Amino acid sequence: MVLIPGGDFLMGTDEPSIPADGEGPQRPVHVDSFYMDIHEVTNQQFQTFVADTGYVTEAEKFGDSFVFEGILSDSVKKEITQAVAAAPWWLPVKGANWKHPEGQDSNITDRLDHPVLHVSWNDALTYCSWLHKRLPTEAEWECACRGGLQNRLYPWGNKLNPKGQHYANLWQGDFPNHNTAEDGYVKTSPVMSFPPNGFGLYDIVGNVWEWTSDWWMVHHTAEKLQNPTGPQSGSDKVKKGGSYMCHKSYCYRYRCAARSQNTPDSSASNLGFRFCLPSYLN
Ligand SMILES: [Ca+2]
Ligand SMILES: [Ca+2]
Repeated sequence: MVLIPGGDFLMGTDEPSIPADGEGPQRPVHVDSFYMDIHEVTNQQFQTFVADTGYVTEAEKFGDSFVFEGILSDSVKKEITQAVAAAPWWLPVKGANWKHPEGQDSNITDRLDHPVLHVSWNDALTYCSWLHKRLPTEAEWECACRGGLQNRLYPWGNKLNPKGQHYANLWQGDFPNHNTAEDGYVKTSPVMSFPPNGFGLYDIVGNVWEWTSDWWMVHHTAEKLQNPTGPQSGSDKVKKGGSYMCHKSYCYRYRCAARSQNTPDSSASNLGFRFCLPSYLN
């Protein structure tokens, strides 16, 4: 883990690309120092947790989870008829879970250093408690994401690919039909495959979405807040950072100020988490 220095930072943006997501207004926020893990929780780490506790994830209990159509085998695809009307590339796949990310005919043997997938917010919370850690608040996550820079789109600056280099595992090409994988990866990448931000955090945008502890809302005060923890209740939890499926044309959410949401029992093939710890506990 690395120390994320506390202090004041500007959260959100006054130039929202997706206003409906509640990216604005830009607002001064204070967060206390805390430690954050430098990478997303990996399959290997989650495997250790399950071996120790016998934990069964929600996707395993439900018997299915959502997988991006573009990474499914033909035999799995053939068995599925149901899709999400607004996003037909998401398919509910029987037997998809953290051990079988693309359904029963897939496994994680060669992906132990990739981020764990198909973990719900509830699963992530249980993992964090087991480690005596916790999920970051949205404000902590965004402070960490910005890496000490102000008013920048991305953790490393305003240009997506400075000097032609890729700084995150995103989607290149035509979403959802053709992924050129110019950054080297069609699906998830091993954690720490791209350069870290100014705080030493890897894949803080891209690779997989990351759960935060906050409930979702889209109306924010412009007044200064101290260690905000979000609304008291809600129906969805905030996720940050975008994933390997994000492309500017469809999901321009690999910006520090961007955000999205899912219900706490949701799981998918592009959603994971990382943990943090208040600095006084380390
Ligand atoms: Ca990619
Ligand atoms: Ca990420």
